[in-house]
Amino acid sequence: MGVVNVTPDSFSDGGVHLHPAAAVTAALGMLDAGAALVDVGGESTRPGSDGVPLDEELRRVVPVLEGLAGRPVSVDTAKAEVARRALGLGAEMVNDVTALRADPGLAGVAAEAGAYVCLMHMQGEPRTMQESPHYDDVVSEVKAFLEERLRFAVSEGVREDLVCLDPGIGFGKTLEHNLELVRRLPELAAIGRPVLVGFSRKSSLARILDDASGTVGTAHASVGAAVAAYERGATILRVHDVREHVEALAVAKAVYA
Ligand code: HH2
Repeated sequence: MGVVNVTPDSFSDGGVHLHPAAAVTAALGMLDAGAALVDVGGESTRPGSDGVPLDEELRRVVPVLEGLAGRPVSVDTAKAEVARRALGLGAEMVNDVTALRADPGLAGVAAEAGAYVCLMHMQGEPRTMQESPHYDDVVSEVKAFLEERLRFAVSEGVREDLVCLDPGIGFGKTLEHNLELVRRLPELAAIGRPVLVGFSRKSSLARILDDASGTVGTAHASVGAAVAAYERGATILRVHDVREHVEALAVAKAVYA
């Protein structure tokens, strides 16, 4: 899954794809490079960020979705109206970092459209989530959360076989929490749904490389995290540097073949 942030403020690619034509070109390049899906988002969820109003989020993503008609697209939104418009324009997945908690209408929109849904774990909210993340056992707490959100989605009419689950790397988590989640990913895969992991360019990668003030991890560091997640059962990797990941994952996959 290639990341296309149509935002001025995303932590690693903010402003790069703000013009619709640039975003569409970037997305097509990712698909050419081997992405199975591109994730188009109009709201940054980086630590400290505030939300964007509905009309601004629509203004950002609708022209990009129009330009990607007929391509495999997921929409990164927590808003029912953005999802409704995106699905109408051909998007096939709703990627909601709030796991259907923010907008009571979103589950119904996804269910009615028969869309794929990604449910992600987050502790707290983006504005404050990195202030003091705490868990007794991060993996069992994330697992219980994802199981509960999966039950909720199904109770709202979303088909269980269309749901994937995501531990939410960096969303209310320290470096050690993020590493533990990847290390014990098989426990999350045991829920029985595909697992999506988004470690790409996140600041924890810079921490590992002793860059204490770095807010963006490098592409090489991201590839390392993706391969580790793949080896532990991740099915979908959400990444910014598609070609690098496709090549690395092809090699990792060949080892298992
Ligand atoms: N991470 C980000 C955004 N959306 N969705 C899922 N399912 N999983 C993730 O890990 C995830 C996500 C944050 O990364 P990015 O899109 O690069 O930045 P921003 O939120 O600042 O736009």
